[in-house]
Amino acid sequence: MEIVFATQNRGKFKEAKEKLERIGIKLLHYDKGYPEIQADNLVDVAIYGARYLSRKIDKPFFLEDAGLFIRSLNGFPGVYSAYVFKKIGCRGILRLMEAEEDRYAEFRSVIVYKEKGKKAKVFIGTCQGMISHEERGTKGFGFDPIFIPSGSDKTFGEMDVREKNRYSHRGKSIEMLAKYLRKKL
Ligand code: ITT
Repeated sequence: MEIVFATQNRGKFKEAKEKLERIGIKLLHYDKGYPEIQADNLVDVAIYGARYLSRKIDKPFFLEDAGLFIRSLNGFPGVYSAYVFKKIGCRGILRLMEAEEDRYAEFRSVIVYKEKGKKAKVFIGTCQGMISHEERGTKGFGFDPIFIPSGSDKTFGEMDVREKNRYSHRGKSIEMLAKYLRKKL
């Protein structure tokens, strides 16, 4: 079975491929992008993107919208994570959190999977954890060097793809997609 992952983020693609190829799914990469609307939740952004892409991609496809929600910052950067990462990066987040004792944060991942003529399926994965006090590790992407998932003392930046997938929001949403697809194989 071949399915397409629409993303311009190579890190995301690698993580999804690691999981889906284990169950015999060939993952193709669509990297031309799609409009991301401004909305206050990840699901609306992803559904809009899927509607747009269903006119461009013939094969079964999915896309994913993700974000980091920091409790002491009232959920910031949340739906603005990609933009905030580009503008202020991990360092900027650490600076905003300098005097903050409450380090709780969670990553969320929303996958929308779409087959021609069928209703879209939504899969949501979350990963709870803490914002570290300094950047650690050079693996992964985005906010990985400053996020320590619950149950580990490493940041995502210190984990290889397989280990990160065992904890991560994306590992969980992809696992749900994999379970759904396995039934069809
Ligand atoms: P696509 O939309 O093309 O898939 P993107 O990087 O713009 O790629 P998002 O719109 O979902 O993806 O943006 C989410 C941002 O949140 C992403 O750019 C990272 O900065 C951050 N992020 C999401 N998941 C992450 C993860 O697993 N590790 C580190 N940072 C992550």
